[in-house]
Amino acid sequence: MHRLTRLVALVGLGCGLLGCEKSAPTATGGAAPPARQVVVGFSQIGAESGWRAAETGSILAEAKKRGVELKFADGQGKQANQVQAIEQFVAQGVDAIILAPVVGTGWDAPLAKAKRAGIPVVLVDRAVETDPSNYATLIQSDHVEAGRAVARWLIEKTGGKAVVVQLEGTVGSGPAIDRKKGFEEVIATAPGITILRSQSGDFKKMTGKQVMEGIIRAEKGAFTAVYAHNDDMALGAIQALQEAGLSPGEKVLVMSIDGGREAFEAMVAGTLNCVMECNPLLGPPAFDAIEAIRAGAAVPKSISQTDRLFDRSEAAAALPSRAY
Ligand code: GYE
Repeated sequence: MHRLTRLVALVGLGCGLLGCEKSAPTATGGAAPPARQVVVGFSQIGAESGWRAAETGSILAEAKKRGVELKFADGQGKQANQVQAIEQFVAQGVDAIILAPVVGTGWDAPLAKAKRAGIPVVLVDRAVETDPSNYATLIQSDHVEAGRAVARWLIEKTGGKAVVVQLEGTVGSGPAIDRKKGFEEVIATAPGITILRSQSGDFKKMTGKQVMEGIIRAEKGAFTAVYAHNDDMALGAIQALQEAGLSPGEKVLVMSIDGGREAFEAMVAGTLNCVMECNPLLGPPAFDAIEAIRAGAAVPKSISQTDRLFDRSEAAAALPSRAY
């Protein structure tokens, strides 16, 4: 093998499937120019929850594994920062953008800008209201179905009698809207269940705890169940309930969505009653999609993750094999 040819072959191996542009042989039959590394911009919401940290870790690890250069932008929970990051990625001419959008509206202009520049956008974990041609695909769990599953569990567990406090996620975010919608749709079929209070805890542990403290003060012990839109708020609420002597898991049923290790530990400890999982390990499917788009293959507009609900009776057996 020619020394140069061998070098190109080695670079090709090192880059993996997605990591480098495929180098076409030159017209003269000589060696191709060195391949260029694929660059992907990732606009993340921030670090509001354990789930979010797991997703960030998965995307960073997968980029590394595939030899992709990842430009990471932390939006610190603000849409304006995310819009700015997308504009920067477009200006830099990245090959693709991964966007976890904090809220569901207000993305038309930056997404259209990426589209005009021919840069595919892969949405992860939250939907946006926009012309579907503005993005390539959306990879997420079925958040409406998650809300329904928790409601079905509650009806079955209580024989259809409960007074519920709902801790909602970030106002205007897709999962908060969907998890509320699915839950309330099924609860509406159970006349013996009422939703006493429904308030946002912004998907954060501390905020969830503070909101729960306020509700305990206002309502005393006038509720029998807490439905939190994510683990972090459930864990915060559990602390507030414990401090108020309201024995979470026993006197007050606690239900959440995400299914991180901490939630499984709380189920084993008896303070959390059930959890609907939501897989945050979106690095592999996100880069699979980018790879397919770059290869010119058809990619579905929506890629759904399959999740299941765990009752606390299953928690101890499931805990060792939880991947996040
Ligand atoms: O459930 C929550 C996080 O968008 C699905 O965001 C995600 C949600 C997740 O902060 O913990």
